[in-house]
Amino acid sequence: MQKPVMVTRATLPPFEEYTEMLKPIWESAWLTNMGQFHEELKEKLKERMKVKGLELFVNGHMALELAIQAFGLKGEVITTPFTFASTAHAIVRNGLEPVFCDIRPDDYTLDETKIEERITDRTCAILPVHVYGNICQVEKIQEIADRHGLKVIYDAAHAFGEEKDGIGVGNFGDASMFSFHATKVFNTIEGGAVAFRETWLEDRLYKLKNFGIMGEESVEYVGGNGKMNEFQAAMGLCNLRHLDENISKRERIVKRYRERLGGKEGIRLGTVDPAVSYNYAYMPVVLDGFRMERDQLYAFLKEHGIHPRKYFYPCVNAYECYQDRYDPDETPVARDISKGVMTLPLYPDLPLETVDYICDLILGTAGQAASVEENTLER
Ligand code: T4K
Repeated sequence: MQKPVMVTRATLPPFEEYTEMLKPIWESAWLTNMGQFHEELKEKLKERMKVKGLELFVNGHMALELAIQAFGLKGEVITTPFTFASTAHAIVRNGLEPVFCDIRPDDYTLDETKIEERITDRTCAILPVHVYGNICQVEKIQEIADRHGLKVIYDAAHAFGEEKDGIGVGNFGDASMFSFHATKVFNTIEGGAVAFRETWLEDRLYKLKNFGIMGEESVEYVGGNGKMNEFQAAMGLCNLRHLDENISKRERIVKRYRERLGGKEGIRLGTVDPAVSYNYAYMPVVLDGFRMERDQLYAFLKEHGIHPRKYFYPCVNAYECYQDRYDPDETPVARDISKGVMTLPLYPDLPLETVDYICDLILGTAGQAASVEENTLER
């Protein structure tokens, strides 16, 4: 029996490298509340991400919730329905109302040509998602925001380390949230960050993630507990050392998938922007007129030990918790893509033989893949 191949597998540093990092934590007994590793990781990430301001958080969702809170917004926020639950939940949990705008058919990010028709006198912000690491139409979105006096907060959960024309992705908009969850290109076990340009945000976010505490006898904001602990930061410092190598390995795998699946009838792979340096976070395929329905192929792959995921199906505006408030048919591009999408297994140590096996299964040439030895499927 082959070991199952999951959609991803957390990237870990060598065991000894991490355990070595634990010694100073034990010696100092300083486990959390902005310790030494927290501060070191923050500085290293600022440099790596080419951003002016950065605050670390316990996870990406908390980072997004507190980033939204930092701006003191009221009213409606225009966002995409083609995303993880976190994006819309962070808006709603701030007492704001998400307004869903459709996405572009080629890279699945917010369709900038449809934003303005969603703007009302209650709109306060736009919250686009760099979904799968596809960078949004940042210049056009900024133009719209400037014209209407709106904030732009990016959900950049998938876009860690990316650049567009040499500009770190965290420089776009008023703030950008990054996720460092175990399943991400760069992980701190759980974790996240908010990048920003305006210096006042540094103080605001720092306080918001620590209950709004100003000093021992003063609490200024109704904050939360969003602090990244030292064990997370230590994992981040270790993983950062191996990041470039891991991104190169991911690139190799994505290239193989694209070579094998590109141009095949009924399979859309999405566009590649030559101005972007990608992190190769996800490998989405959209089935459109393929010989099998998405759910059929999904089940077929699972029968063969391959476990892709339907990121992102259903669309957020079809969730039970938002039922009767939204109509998924109002965002038909997102609705149709979510019905055809599947993200294929991708992680640095995924063997190319396994990628070939997955492609053979998809293309119906799996008989020719029978020679793949059982133990090469998952290493
Ligand atoms: N915005 C967007 C656009 C996002 O995609 C996300 C998170 C967020 C915001 C919020 O950021 P965080 O608060 O999470 O930092 C996973 C991740 O948990 C989630 O971070 C991610 N997006 C989402 C797209 O995927 P699940 O529920 O699908 O994960 P799960 O547990 O099914 O894991 C998937 C596979 O990953 C497993 O089959 C095996 C592998 N895995 C998983 C874990 C937890 C590991 O190898 N090690 C692990 O520890 O949500």
